[in-house]
Amino acid sequence: MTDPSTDQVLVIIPTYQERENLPRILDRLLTANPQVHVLVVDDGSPDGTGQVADDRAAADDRVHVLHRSGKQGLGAAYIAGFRWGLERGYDVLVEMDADGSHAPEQLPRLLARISPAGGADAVIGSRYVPGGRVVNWPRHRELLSRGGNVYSRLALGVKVNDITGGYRAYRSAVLRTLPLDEIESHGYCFQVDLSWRTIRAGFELAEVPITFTEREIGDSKMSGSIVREALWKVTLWGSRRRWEQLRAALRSRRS
Ligand SMILES: Nc1nc2c(ncn2[C@@H]2O[C@H](COP(=O)(O)OP(=O)(O)OP(=O)(O)O)[C@@H](O)[C@H]2O)c(=O)[nH]1
Ligand SMILES: [Mg+2]
Repeated sequence: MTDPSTDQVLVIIPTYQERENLPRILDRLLTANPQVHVLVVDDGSPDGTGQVADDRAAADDRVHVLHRSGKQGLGAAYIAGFRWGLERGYDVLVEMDADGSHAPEQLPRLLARISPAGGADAVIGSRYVPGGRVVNWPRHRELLSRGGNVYSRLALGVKVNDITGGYRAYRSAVLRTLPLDEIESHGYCFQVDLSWRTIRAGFELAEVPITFTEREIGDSKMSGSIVREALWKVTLWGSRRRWEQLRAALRSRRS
């Protein structure tokens, strides 16, 4: 693999109603990381975010845009973005929010961890490892996030501290291996789903500390249904895992 800190990195930014945030995040990203390419995946935002993205793409060869017909969820937007990047041969695919929560200036940390020298197959920019921080998040949001992470860790038996975190980088080999067609999760659950599949497929999923900052402009798309989806699916996957463990234990007793 070529060195992802200098070559063939695609940063995927899903957008819905981010007209004001998009130019800022693109400026920050391409100033701090001039070598990367960007794919904005816009779900037909009524506020004209897609047009803002098109204007940038016309002026800068590094910026690309994928337009989708309507709001189909964060997970579906990323899957479409991964496919686009894999078809074009990028080595590393990065997930980054448009709202400024994921600092583009910290991207080199993630890339260093999955460089050939860094060793991991995928990396999460983590709020909950030593050195990680959350800035300006309301207390109830942090509690929900921390609680969701503890629950997921226990249910799935994985040692990931920020399994719901959405600032990530994947080696293309990971995404080529995973059955992207089968992934239907939205919101936070999409991040847990992808982590769980990455680990179960035998890849190393690492974490590096990041500073996560609450969005200053625009509205969050978080909703009760996103939380409920994560809760029931993690519970289902955790129960299946325990059932598989039980069956394996019974089989080895019999033999
Ligand atoms: N294309 C697309 N992008 C989306 C969709 N839902 C959210 N996004 C984008 O995904 C990113 C994360 O969404 P946020 O609303 O910030 O949600 P969040 O970060 O999970 O929640 P907060 O912590 O409250 O900000 C942002 O760039 C959104 O514009 C969607 O249905 N389609
Ligand atoms: Mg956000």
